[in-house]
Formats: sequence, C-alpha cells, structure tokens
Amino acid sequence: MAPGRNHPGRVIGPHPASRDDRPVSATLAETRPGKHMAWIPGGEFLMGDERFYPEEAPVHRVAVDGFWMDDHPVTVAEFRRFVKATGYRTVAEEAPDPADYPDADPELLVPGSLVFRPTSGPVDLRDVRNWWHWTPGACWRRPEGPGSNVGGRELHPVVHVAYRDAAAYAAWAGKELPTEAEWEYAARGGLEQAVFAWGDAFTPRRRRMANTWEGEFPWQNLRADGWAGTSPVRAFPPNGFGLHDVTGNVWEWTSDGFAPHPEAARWPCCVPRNARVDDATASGEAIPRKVIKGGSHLCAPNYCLRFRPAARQGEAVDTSTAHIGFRCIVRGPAGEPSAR
Ligand SMILES: [Cu+2]
Repeated sequence: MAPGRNHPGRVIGPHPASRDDRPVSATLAETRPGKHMAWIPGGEFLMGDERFYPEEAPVHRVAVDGFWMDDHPVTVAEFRRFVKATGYRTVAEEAPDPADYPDADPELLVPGSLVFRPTSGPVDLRDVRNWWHWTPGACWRRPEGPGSNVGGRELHPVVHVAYRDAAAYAAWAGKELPTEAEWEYAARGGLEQAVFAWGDAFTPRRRRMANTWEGEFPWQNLRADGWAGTSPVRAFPPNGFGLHDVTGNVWEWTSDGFAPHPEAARWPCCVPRNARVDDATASGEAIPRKVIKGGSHLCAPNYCLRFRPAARQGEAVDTSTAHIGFRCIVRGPAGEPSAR
C-alpha cells in the first residue's frame, strides 16, 4: 500500500454475494434501510493499534457481520426532526438528579453541558478545565449556551448529546448504535492496520482528509482545514466504505462499555465474532462509561492524536459536550442485502 494514497480500500472480508443474477448494487439499493446509509460488508480485521496509546493495545483479530451504517454523523437537522416528532428532551436540557451527584454543589445541578473555549495562550495540558467549561443552558440547539443557536449549522453533526440521547434517536429511526468493533471495522474502510481512515499519511498530496485541530492546542487554531469548530458533514472525502467524517469533526458514541481490550485477545483460540461489551461499569467509576470513537475537531498532534480508527476513550454516559455526536447502523435480517 503506497502510504497516503487515498485508494478505494481493500476489502478484507467476503463481498456480499447476490442470491440471484442481478448485480449486487441493485439488490443493495432495494434493501437500503434509509437514505445516506452505506453497506459495510462483513469480514475480519485487526482491531486496535500498538503504535499510539496503551488503551488501543493489543491488536487483535475480530470478525463482524455486514451492516448498514449512516454515511455521516447525525446532523442538527436530522436530530431536530426527531425532537419535533417526539418532544424528546436531551440529558443536557434536564437538571441532573442530586441522588447521582451527592457531592455536587446544588447550584451546579442545573441543565447544561460542556462547552469548549480556547485559551489565550499555552496552558497545562493535563487539566482539561483550562478549556472545558460547564455552561448552564448549553444544549444541542444552543451549543455555546444561552444566546447561541445552530443557525447555519443544520448540516453540522449534532453535539451536546449524551449516550441516552443517541440511543433514543437511534430507536426512533429504527436503527441502533454500533458496537466498538463494528465502528472501528467500518472506519478503517477496508485498510488493514492503516494509521488513518484513508491510509498512513496524514495529508496525502497535501489534502486535508478530516476536521482536526491545526496549531498548538488549545490556544492556536490555524484552521488549515477551513474550520475552527465542527464542519458540515461530508465536507471531507469518504473512506473506502463511503463513510464521511468517521474521524475528526466529532467523537461518536458506541454501544460498548469502556474496558481495556482483553490481553488474552493477543493469543486467541478463535476469532471472536460480533464482539460486544455490555458491562459499562468496568472502569469502576460511579457513572458507567461507554466507548467513544473517532476523535474530533479538537484533537491536535501536540495534545491528542486520536483522529484514528483505533483511538478510543471511555465517556460517562451522562456527559454531553461540544465535540461528541453519533451515527447509527442497521443490522440483523433487515440489514442483510442478500444470502451469503
Ligand atoms: Cu482528542
């Protein structure tokens, strides 16, 4: 593989075979469960990465069945349709239950969310409070808090959604959230162990492939990719499976609880199929954590090289921020385009 070539992607697993003589593409189109969904052919892949952060190791082989996946993160416009149809209120729009936060200052137990504010100069990168600010009134339709709105950002990924919000949207849409294995397999676009979703070079032929932070985080935002914050979905090229914005732009919720990749996976007796982690309390914190994937527009090489398919973090299920969104999948019989 020529590093950095944005080639269409080598499909590792079997292509879905058609039950009849019609071309697979015709069969696929008929069974597509929704607009803007890409078919991710099932297969095996090497999950994880041992070149970056310890939580991504060990590299281990995993198999997933085929599924449909949204080809972009759920947008503000799409989320608004859901809210209009259901009257749904997000976690950020409701006051936290004091029972869940016995030690918290009651004055802070108001609706709100975490908003990013750049600093005026270099700061201690170990303390995220330098740039993350709990902001009463911030929510998906007021991303910077009271007085802000999403005008002009209808096609940006919705943000300030907690895990429950993402799951509620998915259920309403007749979809599900992906497991971490499904998400990572899809994000790799058929490239085995490539660093990025498009290959091994960050800017192949000097092209920006994802919305990340350029400059010194969290004070110098050079906007080399054209965007300081989130960007409209599909502003950057798709990966080998036709998925846009899998890395950068916003982190994405998965349905897996956050736990270390099993060390035993290094010497497997067999390849786990459709692996999932249901226990979200393995990290030991009071609030369960789910895996988020893909990194965001705030990931910068001097701070957080996580705009990669293997990157992962555990996020508290009740946390919402300006840089976490989600996308959905459809699996199961309805998602099977044909017999295999
Ligand atoms: Cu990051």
